[in-house]
Amino acid sequence: MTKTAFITGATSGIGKSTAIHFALKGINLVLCGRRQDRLDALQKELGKEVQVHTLNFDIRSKEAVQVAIASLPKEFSEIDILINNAGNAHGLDTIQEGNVDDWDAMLDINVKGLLYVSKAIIPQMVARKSGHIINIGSTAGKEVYPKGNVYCASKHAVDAINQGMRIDLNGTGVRVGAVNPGLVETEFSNVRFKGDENRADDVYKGFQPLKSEDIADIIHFVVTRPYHVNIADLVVMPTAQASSTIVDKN
Ligand code: NDP
Ligand code: 8X3
Repeated sequence: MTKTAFITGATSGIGKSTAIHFALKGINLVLCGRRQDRLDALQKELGKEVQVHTLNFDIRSKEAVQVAIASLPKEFSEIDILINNAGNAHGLDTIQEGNVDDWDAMLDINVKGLLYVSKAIIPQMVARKSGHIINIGSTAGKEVYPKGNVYCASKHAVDAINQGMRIDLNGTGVRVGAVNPGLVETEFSNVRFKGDENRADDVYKGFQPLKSEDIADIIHFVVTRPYHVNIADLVVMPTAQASSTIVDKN
């Protein structure tokens, strides 16, 4: 039976690559983000392969999340796969120099936004005794690096929420797991450095970072395991990376 995946942060990077990968594998899509032009372009392109519905909302607003998900047409309302992916780092500063608006953004988007979407979708999965939730964490959720303070805190929270979801949903038929990437070259660093492209490019210089397609391929692998198999927590780094601070750059 054709499945439906709901992907947050589908307009760029890991979410967009996952949308493309899923479409090529015949999975219907609900694609979310704030940039309507990008959502329209994806709908046009991927609509040739599968059924695609787009939702434009800011994940920070619980009202907007509820209204958007309640508006889903019947044919998209039964979500089989939820990819909790929307998120970013904002800034890279010591705790004493950090910007509180950046802190708000990271906690509101990466943590509370993920919770709002999950809250709106999990009940129908439980009612149908079926569903698969993939939370996109990070190596930043497994360790803390200099100036990463609040971003790392937000991803440690995703790690805890992933574990909590799996515990609470045990026995309901809903599978829960996290995919935690290391350095992936996307718009992530452009957002972190507020459009400073040179600074963003420098992050990925001198080694081969992961591509968003690598993560999409892994996510697809995770969601296509037999029902008795749940990949609970997966960490993936570029070969050149050993930890957040140890990267073999030439
Ligand atoms: P991108 O910047 O390329 O993509 C981020 C996505 O999140 C965009 O589609 C953006 O859509 C969406 N988003 C951001 N803010 C909001 C918001 N307020 N409301 C709704 N959607 C929002 O980054 P990545 O693809 O790299 O990041 C995706 C996830 O992967 C994040 O959770 C990130 O923390 C995680 N990650 C990234 C790594 C990396 O090295 N790149 C490594 C480990 C984890 P729009 O702007 O249209 O709203
Ligand atoms: C993104 C990876 O190391 O830039 O989560 O925090 S890192």
